[in-house]
Amino acid sequence: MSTTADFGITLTQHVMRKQVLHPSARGQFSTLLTQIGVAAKHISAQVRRAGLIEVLGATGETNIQGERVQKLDHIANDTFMKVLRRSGTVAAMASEEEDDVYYVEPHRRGDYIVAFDPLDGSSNIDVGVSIGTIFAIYPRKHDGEVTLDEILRPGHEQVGAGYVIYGSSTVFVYADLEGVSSFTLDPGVGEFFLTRDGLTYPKTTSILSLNECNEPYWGPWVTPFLNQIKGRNDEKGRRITDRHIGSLVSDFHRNLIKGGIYLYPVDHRTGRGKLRLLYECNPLAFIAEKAGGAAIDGQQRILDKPLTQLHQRTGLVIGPQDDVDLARRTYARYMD
Ligand code: AFP
Repeated sequence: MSTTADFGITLTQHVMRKQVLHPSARGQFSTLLTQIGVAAKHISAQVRRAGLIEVLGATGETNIQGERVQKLDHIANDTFMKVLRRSGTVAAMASEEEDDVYYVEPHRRGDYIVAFDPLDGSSNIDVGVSIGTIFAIYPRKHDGEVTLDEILRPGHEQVGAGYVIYGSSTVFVYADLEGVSSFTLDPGVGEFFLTRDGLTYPKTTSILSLNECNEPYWGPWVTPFLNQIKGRNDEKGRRITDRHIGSLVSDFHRNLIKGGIYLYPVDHRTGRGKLRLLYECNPLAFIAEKAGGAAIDGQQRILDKPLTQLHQRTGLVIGPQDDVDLARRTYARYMD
C-alpha cells in the first residue's frame, strides 16, 4: 500500500513550473503571482469575517487599540498594497480605492506595474454575496522613475491578469500570455491548489447576464441584440437563462465556466459606461481572450481602447466570441 499523500499542485509550484519553460526570465513574474496569492489569502480570511467587519465598519466602531474599524474594501486595498509593495516585483500600483498612482520606493521597485480593484462588488458584502479582487499586470517600459505612460496604456500590453473570488470557496484565476488556470484555496492547508488548467471559454452562450432595469438608458442597439439572444428559447426548449449577481467578477467567473455573456452598455444620456477600464474591464478582457472569448465596449475591442484617465469608464460586452461578434454587428446596424 502506498503511503504517499495524494495532493495537488500548489499555485507556487505551478508558476515555478512554468517559469522553467522561460530560462531567460528573472523570476519576478512568478514571485508577483505568488505574492498576489498571499494577499488573496489574507483578504479571504477577512472576507470570512465580512458580516462582522462591515457592521462594525459601517457604524464607525473602534477596535481594541482605539483605532476606527476599517471597512472591508479599505482592508483589502491596504492588504494588496502592503504585500505587493514589499514583494520587490512592482514599481507602481493603481487601485480603485486610490485617487492617484502609488509609486513604490526606489529600493523596492520591481519590473511590473499592477492595477487592481481590491474588492469588486463590495456593495454586496452585507448580504453575503460573492465578491472578488481583480488585477492587471503590465511590464515596465523603462528603468528609473515610473512615468504616467507606463500606467495609462491599452489593455493589450498586459502580460498577465487575474481575479480572486471570495465565494462558497476562494478561487484564484489567472491568465498569462499562454493561457488561463484556476486554483481553489484549501482552507485547512492554507494553499491554493490547481483545479483547472488551460481553461477555455465555452463557445455557446447559455447565460445572459445584465442589469435589465437600465433599459431606459441603453442605446438603440441593446434591445434588438438581447432579443436575438432570448429568441433562442422556443417551444422546443430553453437554451438561454438569465443570471445576474451584480458583482462583475462573480458574474464573469460563472460565465467563463458555464458559458455566459455579460453586458453593461454605455448610458446613452452621457455616452459613458459604469465599469472601469484599467482594473475591471481590461483584466477580464485579457482573461476572456486568453480563454478564447472576446470583449468589446459595444463597438471596439476592450484591449485596444486608449486609456487617458486612471478611473476611466467604459461600456462592456464580454462572453463567447460568436455572440460578442453578434453584438458588434448589431451595434453597427443600429448606431452607425
Ligand atoms: P461595487 O464594488 O461598488 O459594489 O460596484 C460593483 C460594480 O462595479 C460591478 O461589480 C457590478 O456588476 C456593478 O457595479 C453593478 O452595478 P449596477 O447597480 O449599476 O448594476
